[in-house]
Amino acid sequence: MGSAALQPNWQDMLTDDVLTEYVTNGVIFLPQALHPEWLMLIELGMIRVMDNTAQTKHRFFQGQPGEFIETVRNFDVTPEIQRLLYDSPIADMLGAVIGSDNVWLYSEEFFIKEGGNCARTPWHQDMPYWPLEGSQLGSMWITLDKLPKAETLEFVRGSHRQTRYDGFDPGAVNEDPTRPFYGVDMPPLPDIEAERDKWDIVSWDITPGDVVIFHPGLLHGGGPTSEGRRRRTITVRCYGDDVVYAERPPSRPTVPLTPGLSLALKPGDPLRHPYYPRLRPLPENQRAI
Ligand SMILES: O=C(O)CCC(=O)C(=O)O
Repeated sequence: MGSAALQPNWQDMLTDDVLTEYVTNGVIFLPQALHPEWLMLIELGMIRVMDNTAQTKHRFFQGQPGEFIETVRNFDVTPEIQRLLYDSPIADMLGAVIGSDNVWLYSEEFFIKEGGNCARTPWHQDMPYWPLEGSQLGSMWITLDKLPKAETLEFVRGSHRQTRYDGFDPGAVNEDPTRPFYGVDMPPLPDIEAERDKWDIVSWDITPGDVVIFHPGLLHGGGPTSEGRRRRTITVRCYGDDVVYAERPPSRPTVPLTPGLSLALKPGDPLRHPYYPRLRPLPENQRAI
């Protein structure tokens, strides 16, 4: 039997109930939705990115025992990530969940917690860091390692429909994981970790092949890792037709950096720019000939 016969049938997983759950809760868990071949491609891409000294590696909790690595927008220089995003069903799944036949890549981002005892990724929403607004938004969180739910990505159910908080300042996580990123226009993040029982927190045990799709307006935070645990993940962030360019406070750059974007687009323009490649329909130059 060829490996094609083993391809998970993700279409059957996206029932009306599951799609409604995404709208209501802002997050869905899809068990065994990705074939191991795609996980292999992610691992090869991650190895290339880690070896690529030209790609910036951000170190959260730098120099502390809990240090871990984050690196964003590796698509342009990483053939494995390009093949993954053009050829795998990831963009199809995200398109189906957000209800858009056209799917653009906003960015992809690795979070690499190696060696055990890595710190939490602080609670935050992604939207404040992104220069866009709209409703057709979805991110897929994929991990290469088997993880208990306390060490995966955690979410506050339904929070994408509530307050939009400021981001946290990645450079200040050692002192205060809620310190505002922009410091204007948005309320500071609450200290969710200090009062976990006040929030409707959800997460899942993960076996490689499982994926979580979440709305970037949802409050989420990454669990710490226990002794000896590896946790190598990629998040793929996509959007659909109704997403438009929006300004963020000029006090800080957005994530990832997109110099020139604000000169090319005005607020309210459809978010179309070479920074954001279209994944679906598959561009002509990515088709087999
Ligand atoms: O995996 C993590 O710990 C953090 C992931 C995250 O914050 C994201 O994908 O937006």
